[in-house]
Amino acid sequence: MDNSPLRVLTVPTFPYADQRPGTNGLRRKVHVFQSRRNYLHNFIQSIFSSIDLRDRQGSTVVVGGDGRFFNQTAIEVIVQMAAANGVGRLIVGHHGLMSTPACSCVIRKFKAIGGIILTASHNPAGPDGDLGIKFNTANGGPANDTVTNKIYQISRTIEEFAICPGLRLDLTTLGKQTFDLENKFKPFIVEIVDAVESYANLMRNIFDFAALKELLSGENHITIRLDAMHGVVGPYVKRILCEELGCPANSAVNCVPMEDFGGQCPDPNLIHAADLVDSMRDGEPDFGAAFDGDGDRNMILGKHGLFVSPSDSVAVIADNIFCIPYFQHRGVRGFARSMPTSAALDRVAKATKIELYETPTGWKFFGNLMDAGRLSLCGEESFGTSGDHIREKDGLWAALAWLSILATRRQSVEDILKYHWLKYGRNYYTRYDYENIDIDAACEMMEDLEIMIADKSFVKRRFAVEDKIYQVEKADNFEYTDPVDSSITRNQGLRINFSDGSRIIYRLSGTSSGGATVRIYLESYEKEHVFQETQVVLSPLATIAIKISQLHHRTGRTGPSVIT
Ligand code: VG1
Ligand code: CO
Repeated sequence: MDNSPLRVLTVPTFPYADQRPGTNGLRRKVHVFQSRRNYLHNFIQSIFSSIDLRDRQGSTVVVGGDGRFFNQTAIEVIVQMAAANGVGRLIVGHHGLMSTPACSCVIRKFKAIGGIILTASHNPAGPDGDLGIKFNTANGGPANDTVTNKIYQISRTIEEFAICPGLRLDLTTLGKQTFDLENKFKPFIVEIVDAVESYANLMRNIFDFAALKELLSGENHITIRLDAMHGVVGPYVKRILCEELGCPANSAVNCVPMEDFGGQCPDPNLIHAADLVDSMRDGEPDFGAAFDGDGDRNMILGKHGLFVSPSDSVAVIADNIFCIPYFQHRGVRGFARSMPTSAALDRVAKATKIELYETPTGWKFFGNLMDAGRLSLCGEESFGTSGDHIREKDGLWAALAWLSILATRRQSVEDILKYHWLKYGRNYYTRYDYENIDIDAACEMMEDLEIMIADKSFVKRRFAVEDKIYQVEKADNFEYTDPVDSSITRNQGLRINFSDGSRIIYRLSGTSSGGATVRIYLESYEKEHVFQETQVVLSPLATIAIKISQLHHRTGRTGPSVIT
């Protein structure tokens, strides 16, 4: 065996203009990474270069991914580049796998300066699918805009990258591997870790596993069905729910991570997780949950597939927060939701006199509040829920939070949800997505809408649909001032608030890998009539939203691609 130190090379490259990270990382079609020379290398070098050399030298960085096609190839490159860029130690998931919440947990556990997660989340995978690169910082959360802007600026002028092409890593063996590099005194260390165990440990300290075990496998146990959608979270579900809490093996489905997620979109909603919904509709299970490709999203279902909307889910967890031992011990400092998420959480915050923060879309905005000790529980309408145990949304944590509520209250999901609506009233909520829209048409629509709602005469305007009349109370382009560091984030969605508490919000997605996705968020509050059909209640608002934006006319579409 050749024991001579590995060579570090500096390779010339030329920049790409389109490496601006979106809502959460850079997402592109796999073939973009395959066909554009050094496309991956450029972005990875830009990440490393964005970190001050003094912080980078000898530091620890975490690397993992959701197991999708091209992940392994990308991880090999990242490891070779980390070594060449002065990183001292890498913590890598076994077989290169690590869910996004586990990565957040591992960054914090090993005091790393950050982590690189190879995932395009719920986007489809495989040779024709997407690849994504998320970058998280030392607190375990997604990099903030200052950091991602810096990465983007570097990527626009990059001229070279550093790499150790001879470095060969064995991803299959747990434990330490060391590599000697030329001109380096200290060896470069890679530790292959069992991220499932680190994450399971964290969960044991948050929830009452004895109570959960009783609920799931005791004498009067309930039946559950969890769908990992062939994403990275399967082994976590198996280890925690089946091995530790005693659920029978058949209560966890699609738990083997696959490169193409079995050809499906690993997106936990009523459309893409239809198999779970169908199997629950006529089946036994009292509780169901599905997770996305990288394990940070969740969908919660009750018996017969009763859907708990994510906005309601976080509100119910907030109202029952002391069913979770972690919060009994630590207390509750604040609640937060992204702006388009329904105001159901606000009602709980008001009743419990706990501070409520409204942030832009994307998890990165919650991290600052948590680090400052001002936030304990938060959620997004896009199936994201979590606490301040890490700095990411956490799919499995959300399922365990709900199971903790069931264990304490010994009621069905349906009864808990109905009780909540009767207590607080109901925020009916839906989101329309128009995918793959021409980018120019989408931007033009947003510009025209902004001009329209900025006009003074727009406030007080009335819209009548059937027998309903909505009067505009306020309309703006959402802007966020971070209460911790006073940084301002502009242009976060157009919102129209009506006098009865209803809202229409328009936003362009920041996670699609091609074309534009227009999102329309619709919400109406009812104090008393809490058992109506969501789509029926919101249909007049949808009519107004489509009419004033002329969305169908502008795009030639006749309806949304997905309704959630
Ligand atoms: C979407 C969601 C947002 C979420 C983001 C990342 O962003 O709306 O709430 O935080 O995806 O989720 P956008 O810009 O497309 O609306 V994940 O599971 O990809 O980390
Ligand atoms: Co995700």
